[in-house]
Amino acid sequence: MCNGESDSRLKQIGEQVMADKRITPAEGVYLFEKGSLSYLGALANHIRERMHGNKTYYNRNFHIEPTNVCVFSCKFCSYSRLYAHKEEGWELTTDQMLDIVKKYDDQPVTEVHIVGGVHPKLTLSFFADLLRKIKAHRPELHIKGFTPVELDYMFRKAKVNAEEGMKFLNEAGLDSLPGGGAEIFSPEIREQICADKVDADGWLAIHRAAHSIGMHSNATMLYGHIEKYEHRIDHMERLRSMQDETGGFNTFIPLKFRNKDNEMSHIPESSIVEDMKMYAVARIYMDNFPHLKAYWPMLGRNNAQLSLSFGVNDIDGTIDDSTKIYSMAGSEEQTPTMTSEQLKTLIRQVRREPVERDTLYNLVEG
Ligand code: V47
Ligand code: SF4
Repeated sequence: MCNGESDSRLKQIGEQVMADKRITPAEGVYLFEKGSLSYLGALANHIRERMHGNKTYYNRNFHIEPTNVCVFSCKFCSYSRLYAHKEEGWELTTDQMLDIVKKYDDQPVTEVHIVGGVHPKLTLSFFADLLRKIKAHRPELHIKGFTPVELDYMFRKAKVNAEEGMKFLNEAGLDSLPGGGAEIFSPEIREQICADKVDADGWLAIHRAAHSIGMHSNATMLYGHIEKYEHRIDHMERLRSMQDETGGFNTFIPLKFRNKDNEMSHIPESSIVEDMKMYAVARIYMDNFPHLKAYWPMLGRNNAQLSLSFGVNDIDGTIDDSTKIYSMAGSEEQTPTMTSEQLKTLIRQVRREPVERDTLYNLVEG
């Protein structure tokens, strides 16, 4: 329960939100600390319905994970194998990845999502060649690939800057960037959970370079571990400020920390109430992000349905069971696959309207 003073501050923040006014970082922290689930949910749902009505987007996509060998050692990662133990991991050849693409030849997928570990032998030219070959095989397939963690490493090895590197990959066929690698930007947390990979400024610089040549991208935040509310707000504030400048982000995706088989396994996972509050505050705070996505393989189907009342308007794609990054970390869905009919049913069950989109949120006529 809130005392009188807290109530009045909550009420005043709520009035601002209802009047479509931006909230400050301090107000964001206050919402996390004092807002009840029902209050935050009502505000977030109001914004969601103002922006999208009942529309709930999904897409038809598949994932390629080129390797789980990684030179980095993020403490939350259950998926990677250090380069020193590379015989325990996997590394796909270009032909193996093209075979995955060909598997979908007769299916109406619109996107391939390519993200993996950082393998020192998989260079900028290796990936440019892969992109060209995928486009030669299926030109209309949207390629969303590579986090700034992978890109920063390959650009540095190839001695190109972010602008040059992004232009080169875009010309080779890369269409947009996924949101991964962001984790928590604040150095005091980042240094404890993923000290050795690209920092906040490097992550943002690569997305800025992509936006400057007209590419779009997503942004994630890994929450529910050792960070505090102020770190979540700091993370969202950096993204919101950059979005004011570039307008290139499509979607914000909060990712719940899962604790199976990693160096942070001793940290308990966040509760479902905390997860729904996270979505709600994200919807309220990120007023210039058009979309808020719940990644259903991670949350599970029921919780993904619930999130549609807490600001979420997108539940990602059909996927298939080739994605391992979450199943290895203990996600709800060990073999995440849903047909578009199942996705539509899931959305309709909670009285929302399913809409198939492509990566850039153009409607796909069924
Ligand atoms: O950056 C790794 C996360 C991310 C764990 O843009 C974990 O459409 C929870 O960003 N618990 C990569 N999360 C995946 C990603 C993504 C996924 C789906 C769609 C899009 C998109 C992007 O996975 C990493 C990291 O934050 N992650 N380990 C874990 N134990
Ligand atoms: Fe490597 Fe990514 Fe895992 Fe970090 S999260 S260890 S960068 S695969």
